[in-house]
Amino acid sequence: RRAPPSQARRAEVVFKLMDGYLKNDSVSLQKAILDHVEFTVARSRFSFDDFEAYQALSHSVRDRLIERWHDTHQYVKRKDPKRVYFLSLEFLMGRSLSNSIINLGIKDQCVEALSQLGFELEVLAEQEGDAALGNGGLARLSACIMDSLATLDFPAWGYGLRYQYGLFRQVILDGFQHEQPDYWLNFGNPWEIERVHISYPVKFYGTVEEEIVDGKKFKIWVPGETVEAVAYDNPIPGYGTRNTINLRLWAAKPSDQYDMESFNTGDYINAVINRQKAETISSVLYPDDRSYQGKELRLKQQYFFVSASLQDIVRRFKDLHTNFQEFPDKVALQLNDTHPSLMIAELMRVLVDEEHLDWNEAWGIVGKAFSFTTHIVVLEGLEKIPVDLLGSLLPRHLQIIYDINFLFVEDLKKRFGSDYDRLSRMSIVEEGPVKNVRMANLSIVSSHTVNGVSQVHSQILKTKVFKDFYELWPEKFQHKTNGVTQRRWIVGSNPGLCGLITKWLGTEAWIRNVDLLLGLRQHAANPELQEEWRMIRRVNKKRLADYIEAMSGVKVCIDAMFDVQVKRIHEYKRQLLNVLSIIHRYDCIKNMKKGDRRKVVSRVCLIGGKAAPGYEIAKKIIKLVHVVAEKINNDPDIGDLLKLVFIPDYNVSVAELVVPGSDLSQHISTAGHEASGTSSMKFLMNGCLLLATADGSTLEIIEEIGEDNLFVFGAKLHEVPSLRDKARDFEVPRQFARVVRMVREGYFGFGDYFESLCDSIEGNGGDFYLLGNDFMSYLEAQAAADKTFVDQERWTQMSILSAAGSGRFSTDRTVGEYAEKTWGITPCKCP
Ligand code: HBZ
Repeated sequence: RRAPPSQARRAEVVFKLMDGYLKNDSVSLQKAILDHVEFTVARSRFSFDDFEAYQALSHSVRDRLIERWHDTHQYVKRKDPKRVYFLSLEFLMGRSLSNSIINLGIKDQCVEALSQLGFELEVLAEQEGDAALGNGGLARLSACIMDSLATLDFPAWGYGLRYQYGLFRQVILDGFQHEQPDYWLNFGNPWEIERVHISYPVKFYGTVEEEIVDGKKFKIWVPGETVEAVAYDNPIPGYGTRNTINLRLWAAKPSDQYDMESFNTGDYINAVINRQKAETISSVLYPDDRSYQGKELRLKQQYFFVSASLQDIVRRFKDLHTNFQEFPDKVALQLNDTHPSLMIAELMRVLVDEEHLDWNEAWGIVGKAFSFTTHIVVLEGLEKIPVDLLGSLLPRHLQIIYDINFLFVEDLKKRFGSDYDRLSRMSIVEEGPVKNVRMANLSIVSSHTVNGVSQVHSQILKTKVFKDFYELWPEKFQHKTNGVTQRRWIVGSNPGLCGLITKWLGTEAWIRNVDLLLGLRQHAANPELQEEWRMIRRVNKKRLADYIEAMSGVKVCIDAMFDVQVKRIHEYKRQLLNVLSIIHRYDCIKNMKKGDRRKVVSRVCLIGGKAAPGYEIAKKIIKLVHVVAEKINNDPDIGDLLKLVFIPDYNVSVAELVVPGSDLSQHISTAGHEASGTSSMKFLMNGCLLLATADGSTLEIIEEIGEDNLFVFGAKLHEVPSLRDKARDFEVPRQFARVVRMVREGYFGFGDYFESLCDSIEGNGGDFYLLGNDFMSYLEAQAAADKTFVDQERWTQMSILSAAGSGRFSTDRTVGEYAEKTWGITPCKCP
């Protein structure tokens, strides 16, 4: 198309003025920083502090991101390839400054530009708060996937919600967790671009009516309430490429159509206040990562997200296409768990009610567009929406889901006859005193592909959780082992190790092609590398030790083994098993003769993680860590032999400090309970040894680095059911009984308070997560770790082999597999 004359004239002016792209040399960056100090931050160029310098630098980086982001959009739009839309209600992005600088390849220039102005990049990076728009593994996975999508040049978009309050801040008072709001936008967010002109109405409530068009009957939804969804775009730069993709987050704003009636009643003030309520939809992230409570606000969030994203996707499709049959050739819709699964019903509604396609045509399109990943292992964890709630908020969607289910069940009957048990298990609608929509069933029925997040998880899906569906559609089931991005977890958070790896591999290419890390294997026993490896690990430990002291007042010795368990607090993750073994260690040291204590390997045990606000047992575990720490750390008999510290408010940026500084990290879930686990992959990449059960992705880590290079213990997956059956007759080891008794009887204080916690592993309910069962084998694995730690050569070799074998656990591999086997997309590299 020819541009209208005015635009052509404008282009002439632009080209005359423009001197190519923004320059990335240190002088240009310095000028950019000073300009932003003066004009964006509105402080004097001659006087500004660390925070203002952070703001100015961030804006300078943002400008460069925006250029690439524009170019990527233009290019991809011109090429019009099939795109993937990654739909997730949660993204744990953490900080952006360092990551952006690294991916743009301008770190050295920034360091130089800042140093002449008297600032340090590392210090400025610390000024940034985390974007914590998610709970745990699922949300951090989304963030790593975005990094890999951009780096591998895939035509991809992320969609999510722009919560005003991210995951709560964990504050510890007297050893108890308290939750405080995370109003992360307080000081502005330079990493987002507000797109006031990109907004869509999202509707709720109302009724369904019929209309006749050209003699045909159509259902129409007459909604009762409208809220506006406004786009906030977050550029995600790839590494070593110009491609910069978009993460679009939606914020809720009052709509002009919102409840105009109430303004007519004369109560102006209340009408304004009511109008404002629209914003609550995107105001806060639900902090629970295990149970669904059927809350209306949560359902509203889900639909708000789904409706806005789909309107945007359909608009982009219609810009270039008129025939919806082409939709699945241009659009892959990836459901990150069931949280966005209402999009299935929404796409049906758009195609049938608005675009007037017939049902079968629409259903064919839906079935080719969606793919579904589940992150859950147990049936009880699956999301259900009460039919009453859904029917009142989204009456037309409920009808559509009923229709999908009716046709599905009719098909099943043809196949399975009157096997009613099977039919009722597979039905999308769960009958019972409270009728529910089973979101996983809806997602499986409507998607072309279903996958778990590790090999064993996918196996469990096929043989247990979704067995019936697997029997019906074996070809739908895939597996995609999770990963993490080496750009954040080595290059960003462990620059020392990054340099060392590059030196020994003789190339930086591993940052984009992580399989090259395997090249370290041949050097694993080389004393020179070992020495340098240890040096770098020591520097990282020192940094972590300083942090520990600053935040807890506990001085720790960096010669000790740093033994770490950081993740959300859950019974199945068994932080309690860890604490009990620490008590056992303490008890053993106390009962040793003084001379024998010399043989003890010193440990600094670090535990960190948030408990869901309503999860009482998890909160008690946090308190237990504190009381045990209090006793041990102040016992003069113990000194440096053992320290226990709780790391408060564990989040992405704390992980960036903890991971590189750990010697041993624990991933000790009861076998069959962790779908994958991804923090283990970060530790592995950083050369930290794992102490782990044969669960989730650990099984694949064992396969990759060999059983000799980590410490594995505990019941195997196939043993768990029979161990549970026999739990009542199981005679717990006396060491286990003793440490539990110490807790129960108040050796650390608060005996009564811990009673229910102790009951959960000893009481009549049985020890569901098999702590007693695994205790002795856990202690043996711990002893093996001690023994190896004394042999620093062996330890370092294992550490190098861990990092060398971590390539398979990069999201680059994960994303490549999704692209090829699930989404059917290919790279679209912006020149
Ligand atoms: O997803 C985790 C799994 O527990 C972990 O094994 C896996 O590695 C990871 C990535 O696949 N699941 C979650 O993190 N789940 C949630 O955070 C969650 C959040 C909101 C919910 C339910 C679950 O409503």
